Formats: sequence, structure tokens, C-alpha cells
Amino acid sequence: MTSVKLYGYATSPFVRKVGCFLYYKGIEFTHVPVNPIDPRATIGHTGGAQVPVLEIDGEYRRESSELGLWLDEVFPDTPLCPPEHAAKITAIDKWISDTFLLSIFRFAVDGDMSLQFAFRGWRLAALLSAHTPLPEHVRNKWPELLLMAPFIQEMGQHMDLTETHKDMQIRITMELAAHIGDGPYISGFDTPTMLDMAVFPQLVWGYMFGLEESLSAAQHPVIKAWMQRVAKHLPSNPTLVADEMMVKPLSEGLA
Ligand SMILES: N[C@@H](CCC(=O)N[C@@H](CS)C(=O)NCC(=O)O)C(=O)O
Repeated sequence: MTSVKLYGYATSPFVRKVGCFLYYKGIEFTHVPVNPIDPRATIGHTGGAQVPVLEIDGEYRRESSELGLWLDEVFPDTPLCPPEHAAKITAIDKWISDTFLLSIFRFAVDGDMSLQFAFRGWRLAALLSAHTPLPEHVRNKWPELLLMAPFIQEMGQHMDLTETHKDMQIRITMELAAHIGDGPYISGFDTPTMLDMAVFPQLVWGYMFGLEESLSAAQHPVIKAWMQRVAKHLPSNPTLVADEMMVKPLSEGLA
């Protein structure tokens, strides 16, 4: 049997995305949690600290979108990127990577140490600690460490920081609804693709794991109906976070 391992933090959007690729394709895999203060212990063999890392039968690769294409090569059933739609998928995937996923880091890029940001940071540290226990002083400092993380600073270079965070969220929600259109899946495809799997876990995990009170994305009727459709293709916990950390089941948010 083919051995598949996904290395990464359950709190990383790129790792969650590849987790959903695997769930959607029905591939059995092992999630290997990476300790953010000692990534070398698990992914030292890659020569870097970037996650996700996907390993199939001992060969490892990085870059989440490319991992989707690699999974289709090795496991052609239930394609994430059907060849006839490749051009359209590539174009929207660029929007997802450069705009949608990037925007998740805006909290940390803005760098205002509000109480709201601190709570978010502490909760992220608690979720990480469910897999790789972090020392108390590191958990305590996690919000500050997030603000200083070089890869997050680097993401800020690719954002238009003259647009407010709120305006950015509204714009991106509208752009996502436009990509879904009449559906049933992103770009009007009849079956889900890597596009749906890249976006879906990001919208639901904060609600499920104590980062947001209500499922805010479900306020938009087009996005809510799409989430209800996508959820049917995934397990009830489509994230990589430990079930015992769940605060609210997704079924409640999508009811
Ligand atoms: N373009 C990459 C981005 C991956 C990425 O930014 N990963 C972050 C975690 S969210 C990371 O590993 N940062 C630590 C580092 O790069 O050293 C992908 O799509 O996989």
C-alpha cells in the first residue's frame, strides 16, 4: 500500500488545504504534526521549515497547489484538477493563493496588539499544543511571536495595506461569491475541484475550533449554500485539528 504522510501545523491554511485534498480523494494518510519551535525534528530532511510537506512512498514535495497536481498523478481517481478544466483552475487558484489565503494573515501583518489579536494568538497556540505541546512561556508569547514571524512579514509585502482589513474582507467575500456564481462548485464546475478544497477548510475551522463565535461566511447565502454542498464530500471534521479541541460542530454552523 502507498504510504502518504502530510507534515505540518493544523493551524496553517496551506496544510489544511492539502488535508482536504487528501480527504476529498479518500486517500488514507498520516498527519505528522510539526513542532513550530523545532521543525527540524520532523521536516529536517527537507532542508527548510516550510509546510506543508507531502511525502508519498518516501519522496517529499512542497507547495500546496503543486501537491494537488501530484496527488492527481499518483491517485487519478476523483481528480482535483480535471485536465479539461486546468486553465480555469490555474487562474482561480492564483486568486486563492495570492489573495484569499494571503488575507488570512492580515491580522498578524497589521501588527496591532489588540486584546482580540492576543486571544486569537493564544487560541492558535492552544490548538498547536494539542499536537505538539509548547512550553507555557512560548504559548504566552505566541501572539508576539506571530507578529515577528518572517514568513508573515513577507506576506505583508504582497498585500495592499492601504485598504482596511474590514474592506479587504468584504471585497474578498464578494469575489468568492462571484467565483461560486450559480455553482454548484467554484467556477461553475459540476464536481468539486482543488479550488473548493483550498477555500472550504479556511472558512469553517475558526468556527469549529473557537476562533469565531458564529460561522461568519455563512451570512452570505451563496457561500452558505456552497459550503453545505462541499461539506457533503468531506468528513465532519475536515481540518487536521484534534477532535477533542472542537468547540462547535460544523453541522450546527451550516444548519
Ligand atoms: N506557497 C506555499 C506557502 C506555504 C507557507 O507559507 N507555509 C507557512 C505556514 S502557513 C510556513 O511554513 N512558514 C514557515 C516557513 O516558511 O519557514 C504553499 O502553498 O504551500
